[in-house]
Amino acid sequence: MAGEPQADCLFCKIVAGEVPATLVRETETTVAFRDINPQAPTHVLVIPRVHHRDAATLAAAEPQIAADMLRETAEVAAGEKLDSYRVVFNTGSGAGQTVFHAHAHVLGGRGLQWPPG
Ligand code: DGP
Repeated sequence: MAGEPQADCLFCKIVAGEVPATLVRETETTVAFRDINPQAPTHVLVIPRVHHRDAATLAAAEPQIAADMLRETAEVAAGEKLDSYRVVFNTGSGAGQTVFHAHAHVLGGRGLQWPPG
């Protein structure tokens, strides 16, 4: 069921503490941790504790938690002392999504090109 933890979901396991991660921040509704394969000097993932397959599904089902996630991206950026940074929601495999639990990438600490690939 949407929102319920999924036994085969890596990020649900990180939320549950069953898979280790380098935590950056936690709130009642979100967890932020360092990406295992960083694409920038700062690369933090912000995820909701509840399971939804992507950010669009989360926003439709639980808009307050989607808003919490967005606020947390700003808190992460402030905590990492990033003046400029990028927030990315890869949505769908064609856009590069590989983990189907909603997440925001917070990337910074180097110059970022536009448009992205
Ligand atoms: P995406 O490609 O947008 O679905 O991003 C998934 C990200 O998750 C990707 O940048 C790598 C990261 N990732 C995958 N497995 C792990 C893991 O076990 N631990 C951590 N910290 N990050 C992971």
